Amino acid sequence: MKLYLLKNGVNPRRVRIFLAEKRLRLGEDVPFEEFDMDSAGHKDPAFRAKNPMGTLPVLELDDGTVLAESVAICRYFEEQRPEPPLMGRGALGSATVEMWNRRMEHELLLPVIGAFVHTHPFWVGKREQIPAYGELLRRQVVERMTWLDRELAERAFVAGDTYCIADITAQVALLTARGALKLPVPEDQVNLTRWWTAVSARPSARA
Ligand SMILES: N[C@@H](CCC(=O)N[C@@H](CS)C(=O)NCC(=O)O)C(=O)O
Repeated sequence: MKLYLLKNGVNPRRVRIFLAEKRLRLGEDVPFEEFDMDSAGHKDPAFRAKNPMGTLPVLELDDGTVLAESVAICRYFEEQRPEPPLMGRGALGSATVEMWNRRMEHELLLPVIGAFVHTHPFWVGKREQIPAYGELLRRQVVERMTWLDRELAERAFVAGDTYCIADITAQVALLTARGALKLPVPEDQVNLTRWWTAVSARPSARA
């Protein structure tokens, strides 16, 4: 197999953290190649033959099968290496993790990425930018942090008492919010701050 990643890519980072939590080492256990935005090898015809979207991460299996969605790649490794469970166990456990992971994607990660793409100088000339739309998404990110802070008053992690893929999605979203949008977790959001400190202290946070 081979895992294709993008340097500093938000979604590839989700898979990196997931693998680290599974104690799967990039290179040793999972061969990989990393593209970068400048040389843009992921836009070449050879790579587009694997994933016509030209996006990363992509996992290519030994028989040539390609998985080109972060969560699908995580699911593959979850089934291959069930411990520790990161996608829930049983009907209710899995459904709860799925609900929270989708919420973290739709309510937090996508607005963060959208605000980044539509407002940041890095994307000038690379993407069409609509700054007003970016500002709207930025306000949404601020609101969603407040929402998540209230949710985290009820439990240790996003979907329950244990760390899971929904935490990883929220973690990369808030890392990007802090770095690219200059929107760190507000100090007065004590529940979100407590969670942020806990997830950032995990060894996988450096993956
Ligand atoms: N839904 C996809 C999104 C993948 C995606 O948009 N990846 C970005 C990096 S975060 C990418 O490859 N961008 C490359 C580019 O736009 O050239 C997933 O999660 O796998």
